[in-house]
Amino acid sequence: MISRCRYCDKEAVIRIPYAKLSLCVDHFRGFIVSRVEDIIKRCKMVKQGDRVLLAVSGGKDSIALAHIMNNISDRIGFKLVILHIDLGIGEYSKKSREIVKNICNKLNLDNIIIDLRQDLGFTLPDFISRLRTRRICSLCGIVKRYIMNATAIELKLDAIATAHHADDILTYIVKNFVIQDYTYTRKLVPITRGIPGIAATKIKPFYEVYEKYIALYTMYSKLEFIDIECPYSKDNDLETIIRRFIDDIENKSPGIKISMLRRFANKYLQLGEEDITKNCSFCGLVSQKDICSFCKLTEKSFGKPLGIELRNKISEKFILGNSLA
Ligand code: Q46
Ligand code: ZN
Ligand code: ZN
Repeated sequence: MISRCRYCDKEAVIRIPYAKLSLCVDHFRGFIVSRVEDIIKRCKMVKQGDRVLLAVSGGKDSIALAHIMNNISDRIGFKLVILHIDLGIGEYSKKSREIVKNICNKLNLDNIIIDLRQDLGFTLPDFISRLRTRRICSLCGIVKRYIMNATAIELKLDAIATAHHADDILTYIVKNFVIQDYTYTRKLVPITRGIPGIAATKIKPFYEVYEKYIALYTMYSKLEFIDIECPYSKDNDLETIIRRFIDDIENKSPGIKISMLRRFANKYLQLGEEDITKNCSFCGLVSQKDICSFCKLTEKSFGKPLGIELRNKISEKFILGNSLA
């Protein structure tokens, strides 16, 4: 027997066990948008008049979030600005940049592109060959996080949004427990408040949205996203096992992912922020040590810390006719 949508006469295309809902395409898409809007309001992630920087790689998660945030920006009253970082990884970066440009044109979104080759004179592969490291993704993470923060600070934006979803976050939480490394555990909350002038507020609007529903949202909304993998990506066996384990529990007890995340977030949000007030002695942005990871990394690979250069480049781009002005 064909099951019907809970809210209209159309055929249901999906059953969401934890919400006990069968939904048609349109109401499913509306449901996902409402999940994002709900957490943004509940966790006071943005307020009317804010300008939010959304990092979009071109992958399905960030493309879907751009689409959804654009959808709700008028209702909440914030302005969305897209940031894309061109890492210079051959065809992968070329295609990603094209896709991000396309969605920005289609939705008429302000965007800023930081091109490592043009703006800093090196690409991620240059970095890798100089450092001869195998920890490529953690190096890439340092570069991307630094650029996001520096852009938000230079452009005086109110928050940085990233597309980490419930499955990503729970996997990191469990992984940190398994390997007994809690260094970054407290950052796995829906919002971390910034420090004026040196660290931007960071928000995760997909905190309670499951990866499989984001994939379906992208498909039903016919959104274009990058379909080739970054050549440096590789499977992390431990994370794959943890993801399967979490999915097994969810299948037996629908909604447990969300309740685990809510309990985790409540506990850590109550603990409050760690008192990190250090500034990098080279670039001035927030750092856990005297020199930030980005300045340390660039000094090691290129003989000089490039944080301040990058900050200047970003403000230059901003002044030189970016529509954000
Ligand atoms: S872009 Fe960078 Fe990813 Fe490529 S090098 Fe690794 S982290 S896999 S999301
Ligand atoms: Zn319906
Ligand atoms: Zn620095």
